[in-house]
Amino acid sequence: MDKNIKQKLEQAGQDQVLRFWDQLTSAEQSQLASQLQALDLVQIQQLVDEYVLHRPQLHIPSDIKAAQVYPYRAQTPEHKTLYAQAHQQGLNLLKDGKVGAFLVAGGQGTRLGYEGPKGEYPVTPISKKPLFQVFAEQLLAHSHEAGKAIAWYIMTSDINDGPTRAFFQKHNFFGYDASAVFFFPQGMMPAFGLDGKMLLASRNSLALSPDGHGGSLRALHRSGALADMRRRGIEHLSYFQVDNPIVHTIDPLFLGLHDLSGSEMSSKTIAKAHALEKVGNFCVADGKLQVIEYSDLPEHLAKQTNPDGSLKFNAGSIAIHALRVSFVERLNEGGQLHLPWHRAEKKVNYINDAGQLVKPDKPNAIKLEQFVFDAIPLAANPIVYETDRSEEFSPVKNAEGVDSPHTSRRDQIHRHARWLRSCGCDIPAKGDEIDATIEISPLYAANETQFRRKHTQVRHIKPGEHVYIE
Ligand code: UD2
Repeated sequence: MDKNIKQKLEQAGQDQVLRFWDQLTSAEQSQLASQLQALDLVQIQQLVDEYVLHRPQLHIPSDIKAAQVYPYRAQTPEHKTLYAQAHQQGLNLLKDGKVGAFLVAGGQGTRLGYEGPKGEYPVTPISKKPLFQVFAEQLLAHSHEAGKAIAWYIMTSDINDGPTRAFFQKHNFFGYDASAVFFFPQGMMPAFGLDGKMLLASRNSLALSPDGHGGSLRALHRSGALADMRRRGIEHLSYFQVDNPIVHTIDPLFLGLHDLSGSEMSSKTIAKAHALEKVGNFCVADGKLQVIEYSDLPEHLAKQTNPDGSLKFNAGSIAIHALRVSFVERLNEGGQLHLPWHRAEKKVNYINDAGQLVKPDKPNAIKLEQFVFDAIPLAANPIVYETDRSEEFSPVKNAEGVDSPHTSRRDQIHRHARWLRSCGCDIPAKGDEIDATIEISPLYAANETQFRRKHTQVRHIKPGEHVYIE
């Protein structure tokens, strides 16, 4: 064992992770040593004091206001002019190769109950394309329109990096230019026992998990992705999560609005389904735009209404952002990413002093994560732009019920039915449900504007019919 690490572990009061050291083979010793080397043990000690041994006091700002939001459809002449300019600006940025796509796919997908990387999960109604393919094909359509391949940054984590790369290789990158794709793993954090001690998952391995989507902002720097962006002349990132098959991976209007307003970090919002929906809320608090998680927004505020009965805090966060590359560089200055950590009590399997595996039946550990939206209050001129839930948000998070493969399939069909209807096609319906299975390949059209330009010949769909447009 490197003397230096041993000493740092002792200083941090964490040398219990070496208790099986002498019984390990040299390969096992190097595995544990490399996990320890990747950790900043001085920072770990501070985090244990601040977040594990003590429960940080939740700071609820006294003056929370609703955030100003750019509406989905421009209503006023000023907005109409601005949106037309923004759309053109977004297209220009894409033509000039100044936009990169950024997919965060390092999470564990535990709730969905799928073993492999979540992006492998088949989601589309007819062709059963996996999430990764849906994004690749959308980006291909936008690259085609821009006249050049959009560079695509994909964040994985140690739990799925190898399988994710292998999946892309196996499928020939779904037709995407492999030289435009940059994979990189995010950082990992150890789970701590309630006594602040790092847990072992086995004799030669820490109980590690990804450090949260906020960790993406550090991983962009450490992996060399930011340097790659500089080489390619990329100025903005279009950020999206792996779980939402109807996300617009690239939205020229949103990107243009972000750029024209000089925003360092912009976000999309949707009107909440109800006051207590489990999404973050865009608010202005302590004079700064920020996202307050649903669990942290006092219920009386969440339920407050305007004189017309609408919710006062109605701007839900759907984890779609635009980020300036220079902002991410600034956040990493000095080698530390200054975002807060969030503490969660979880059940984590570990091995005890006798070397036996323990599977707890109640939370026994603290996990720490950083959240990407905590960067918003640090950004200059951040903006929020509204989008339509049925057009852009239907994630696959749970095996059943809300936000499941079933609801997402239904929402994909509804969206594509709407695009077809807008071109004059008759769509059969039974009550609120579409009585047909419809899928439009992103290679045919990645959004309604591209779809209308294609002048589809589909004019009538029969009840129960399966229609795949590619
Ligand atoms: C997140 C937001 C929620 C809402 C919702 C929209 C938080 C705390 N809440 O909820 O307000 O916007 O998304 O869908 O973020 N990921 C990583 N690495 C990690 C952790 C997550 O890449 O270490 C990725 C993950 O692969 C997925 C995304 O981040 O693409 C969302 O993660 P989640 O499922 O933990 O977020 P969720 O659904 O609790």
